[in-house]
Amino acid sequence: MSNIMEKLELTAQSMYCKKIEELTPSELHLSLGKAVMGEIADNWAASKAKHNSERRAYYFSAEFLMGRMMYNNLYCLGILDDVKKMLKKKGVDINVFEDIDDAALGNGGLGRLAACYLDSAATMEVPLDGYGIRYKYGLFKQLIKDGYQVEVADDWQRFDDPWCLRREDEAVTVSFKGQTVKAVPYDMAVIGCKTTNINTLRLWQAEAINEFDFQAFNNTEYNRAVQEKNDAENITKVLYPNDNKYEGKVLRLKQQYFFCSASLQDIMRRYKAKHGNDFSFFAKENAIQLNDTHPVCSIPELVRLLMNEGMNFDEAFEIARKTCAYTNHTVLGEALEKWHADLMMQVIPEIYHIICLIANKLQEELTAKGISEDMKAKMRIVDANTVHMARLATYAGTYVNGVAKLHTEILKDDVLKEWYQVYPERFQNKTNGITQRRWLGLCNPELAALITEKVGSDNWLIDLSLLSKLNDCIDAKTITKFNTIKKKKKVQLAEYIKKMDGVEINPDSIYDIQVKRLHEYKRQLLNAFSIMTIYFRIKEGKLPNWTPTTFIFGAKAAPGYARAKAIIKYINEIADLVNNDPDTKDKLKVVFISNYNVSYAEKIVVAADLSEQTSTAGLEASGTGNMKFMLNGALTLGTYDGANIEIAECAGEENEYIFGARVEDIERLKKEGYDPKKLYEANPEIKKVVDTLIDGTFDDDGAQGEGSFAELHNALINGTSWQEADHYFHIYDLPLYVETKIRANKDYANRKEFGKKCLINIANAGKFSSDRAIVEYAKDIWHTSYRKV
Ligand code: 9GP
Repeated sequence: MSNIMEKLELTAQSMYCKKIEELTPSELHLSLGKAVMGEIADNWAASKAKHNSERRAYYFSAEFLMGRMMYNNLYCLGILDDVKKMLKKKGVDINVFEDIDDAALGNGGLGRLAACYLDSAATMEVPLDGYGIRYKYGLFKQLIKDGYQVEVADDWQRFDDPWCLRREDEAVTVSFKGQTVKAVPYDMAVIGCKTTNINTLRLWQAEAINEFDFQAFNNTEYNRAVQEKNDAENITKVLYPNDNKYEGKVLRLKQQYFFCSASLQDIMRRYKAKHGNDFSFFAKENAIQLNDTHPVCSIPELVRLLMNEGMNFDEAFEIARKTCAYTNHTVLGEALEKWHADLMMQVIPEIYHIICLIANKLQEELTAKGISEDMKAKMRIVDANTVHMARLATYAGTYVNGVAKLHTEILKDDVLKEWYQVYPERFQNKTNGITQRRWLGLCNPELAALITEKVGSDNWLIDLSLLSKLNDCIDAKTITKFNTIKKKKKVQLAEYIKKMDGVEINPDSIYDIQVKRLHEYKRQLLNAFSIMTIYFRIKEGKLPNWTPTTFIFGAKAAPGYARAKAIIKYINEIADLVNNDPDTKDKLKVVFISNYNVSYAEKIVVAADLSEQTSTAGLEASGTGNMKFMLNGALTLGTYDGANIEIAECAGEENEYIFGARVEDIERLKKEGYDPKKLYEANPEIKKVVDTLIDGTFDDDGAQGEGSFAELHNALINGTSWQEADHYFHIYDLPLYVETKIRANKDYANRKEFGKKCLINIANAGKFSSDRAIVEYAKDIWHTSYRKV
């Protein structure tokens, strides 16, 4: 990498006729990116050739939330510091890249997990390449106006993108009923750390086969002249902004089929170049991981493509089944995809036909196994004009896995119960993970240096289990060093929040942070209620020893999710109240940061003291934010849910703040008949807090009891025609949550003891590396090679 600056100089000259120091930030970004791509070209080609010579795996995902690439790529190449110094010599601050947009081609957990897995596979030398969609507009940018969320389109490619190479020569066509489009691949290099291995993320962009209709143009039909172009480009125009909610729209189905078909054609092309028309090696050489149900039409599409090669249905199905495996990421009914059969027939009739063949095959197989009619009915892939994608994936794949221990148990006992009874050998657990390169090395160099000093080398970068060595050196001096680093990160975050959101916060206060997508099941509203409870208690003089606390929220709501948007407004109203009340303004501060994204997260997770993970037990499949916070020494204030349970297992429950109903409690409450209204009426403190939604304390635009806050109140206390009252058990969990929060606040005053807990968390975070997770996938599901560290 020694001549990277020379390459940069040449690139700057040839692209812009400028010297390095004359480039604008986006020009520098493009030039340096191109220079880096030139530098890694040989290693990339060698890795591709190696992958092609062995059994390999593909990660099919509609989302890859990659974040900002520049710093991460330089970091993984081990040249970040050198480049920083060399740029400085030219008078350029490397922080200019802070102005470059994130590649936000994902909504949240699932998309970020896909990005961490690519990163880990590259580092762990797993021959895994990603396939996805090159959305023109990624996840919307969020502005907060008058406390409300406002969405703005994310035009992330407007200054071009140096990390993707367009591969026009490998374009394929994809056909829908009445429409055929071109799928053009863009390849992104995924750079491993302490290895020469480089993997590939191939993203498909939809384009028209005929861009312009001159006939129509000559007839002055200008719209029709570009109609084919627009119709094609619309397919990959925008990422659907829903997290944990399925949207049964034609365009969404087109997106899914588009990238599945293009990716499979690509794999087939490569395969045929090796083996011609002999498909007997296909499943031996290729494994495809389906990231949630979004890519599940890959199964019938692979069957279709193989049948086009002359195979019969049964042979083709056997190959597809041996090739594919499915990861489930949610138990929420509204997120499990169920396509209307009519819609499928309208868009991809051939695929629908093959799904029906698969569905019939399943019923025959179940009959042969002697399964009862009742159970067979519950397992139907096509039922009442609806295609159940999770069922299709479970049947037509080798494995199905959940993403945390509890979640996998829930799949087995509940969501996919019948399937587990018939095919128990297919079920696996693969607890999620995060990459320590981005989420510690890059975002917290100060803590990384301390860890390197204590562990004796920086090998934790490729083997996070080495963190356990820290357990032996948690002494007073190390705790002080840790606390000093945390303080520095808190100061940095305060400066950043001031710059981005114009709010001043006190770095000496506790940072209690909840950042994630806004969803009722994640219960940001519970956090808001707890703050209001504490606010009233402080005003009544009931919390004399309260340590000042800054509550930081960051969350995007799906644009069509009215309740989530109401909760954002409610939090902002609380901020207005407590931040300006003379009785509380020095003790409580509430900040809703705008446009929470990967880059903001990098600054937030490092500065947190408390990590809020408050989902209703059983509903957060895993969570990965919880792991990022833990790795940076924040203590989890959370429920017995998802990976929180494993975090507490690893670090010891005494080193976290775990509270509230467990899955068993929720089940019991449901059976007994949970009555939130009774609890609310019996507890004046709860009533006072919940009633701030309707008693005029806050303003949701002068709606006076008729607006979105009143709707929230009604949903909690009375329920609606479609949902029972307090569906997510806020009122049940509120009292214990408040007490746990107050206990954490008290504990924080003992800085040594609290710091010790933080270090114990870091020392026991090794399990949560995505390197561990990806090697488990490689060993247990894909049966590919991997690096032995
Ligand atoms: O909600 C889950 C989250 O708990 C999990 O950590 C993440 C990655 O496995 O997936 C999320 N699910 C989705 O985004 C949609 O199913």
